Amino acid sequence: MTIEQIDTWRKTHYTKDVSVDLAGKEIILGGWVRNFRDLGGLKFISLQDKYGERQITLKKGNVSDELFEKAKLGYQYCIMVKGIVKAFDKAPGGVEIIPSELKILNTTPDKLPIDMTGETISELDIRLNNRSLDLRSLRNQAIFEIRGDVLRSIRQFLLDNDFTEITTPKIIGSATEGGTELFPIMYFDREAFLTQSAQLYKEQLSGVYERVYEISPCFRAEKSRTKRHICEIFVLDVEMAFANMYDVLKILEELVHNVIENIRINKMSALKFLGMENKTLTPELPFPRYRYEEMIDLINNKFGISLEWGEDISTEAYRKLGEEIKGYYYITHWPMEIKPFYIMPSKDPKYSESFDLQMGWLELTSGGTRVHSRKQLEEALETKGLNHLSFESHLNAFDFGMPPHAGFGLGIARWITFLCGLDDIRETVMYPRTPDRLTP
Ligand code: AMO
Repeated sequence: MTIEQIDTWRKTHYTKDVSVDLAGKEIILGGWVRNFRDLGGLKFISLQDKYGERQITLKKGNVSDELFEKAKLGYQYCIMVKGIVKAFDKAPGGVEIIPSELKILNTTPDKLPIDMTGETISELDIRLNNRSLDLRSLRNQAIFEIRGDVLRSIRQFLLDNDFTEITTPKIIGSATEGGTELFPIMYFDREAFLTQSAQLYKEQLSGVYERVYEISPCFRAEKSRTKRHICEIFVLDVEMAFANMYDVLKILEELVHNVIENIRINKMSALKFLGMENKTLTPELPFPRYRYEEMIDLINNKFGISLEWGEDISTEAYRKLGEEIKGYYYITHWPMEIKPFYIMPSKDPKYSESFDLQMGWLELTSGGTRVHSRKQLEEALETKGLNHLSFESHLNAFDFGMPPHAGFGLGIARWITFLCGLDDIRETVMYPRTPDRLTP
């Protein structure tokens, strides 16, 4: 088969713009063959582009014999079509296109590695191995349209609330969270790390721009092979000066409410495609708040699981909590001993001014009030067994009038997994990184 050149052909429209308003007009579309049917004297091609699909109809006698013959296409062939728009209410968008010319710009093997017609969903690992092809599916279009709109409306909400977008380094000299789950890299002749979190920089910048946010990748070297863990995460980091945890709880729930309201307005057809139109509902405000110890009591007394005060909540216990408490809720006042050094202790220093935002059984966010006194931070580092000298460049910022501040980090992929009703977090990342996957 000869591969044709694009020459002077340019798309006049995307599929989404082709409606009955254009009936009788000549247009040029470009995209991929999602599906085709050959009924002898009648051929249908479903042409798909980044926004959706439209039907190309070829009836023997109505199009030239040469064109009818040429329209022997394979799945995902890259094509351009010139033709006239005709109303046809049974086809996508209520129109069909009667072609006058067709260009075949590229072909595919006879058998594709995954199903692209939408009739079945191929196994996730095989789809991820062929991700650039897989991402073209209508299902993935729906997922990533929702993801795009979530990011857009997070930004809009925060800008409307006086937050400044910041960008912080992803190559760092020492651990942010004080943990061990870091990826080391060579930085010329020194060891450096990929950042786990924008934590320290967003805190420093809250002492400059007061209300800041960043949406950026962070790297977690955890060998967790679960459906909710990935190694390269994308986090919404927010930090607010002249504020404490309670201000953050309020802004976060408003943000969640606002973002879901927006996707219901802007992306209802994508939600419908994923069967989520009656599930991803705008939540009521305020979100219920439970203290950590209330959760421990509930877990111990109701679920017959034995958790000691001071322990982190296990996955098994979270699963049970998710059956008991539907929707979004906060767990606040976690034991200080399981929280990082930068978290402010409560009046009773056994507890901390910290919280998690849960969606059923899934943790979406953690955050809290931060320590803003240098002396207290140095002591907290020592308590956690960390050397304050290796945090000197961070502590330095606390010498110059650091305001009281508080914030949170929200895992974007976890939230999208839930909003789209997916089973595996890897579905929400274009090219996921896990302990077993470094390509594509
Ligand atoms: P934390 O470590 O809880 O907090 O991370 C914030 C949120 O990021 C998501 N997340 C992950 N998602 C997928 N895979 C992972 N391996 C993974 N690890 C974390 C979760 C989590 O709630 N600096 C603090 C935030 C703060 O206090 O502002 C932090 O990083 O949804």
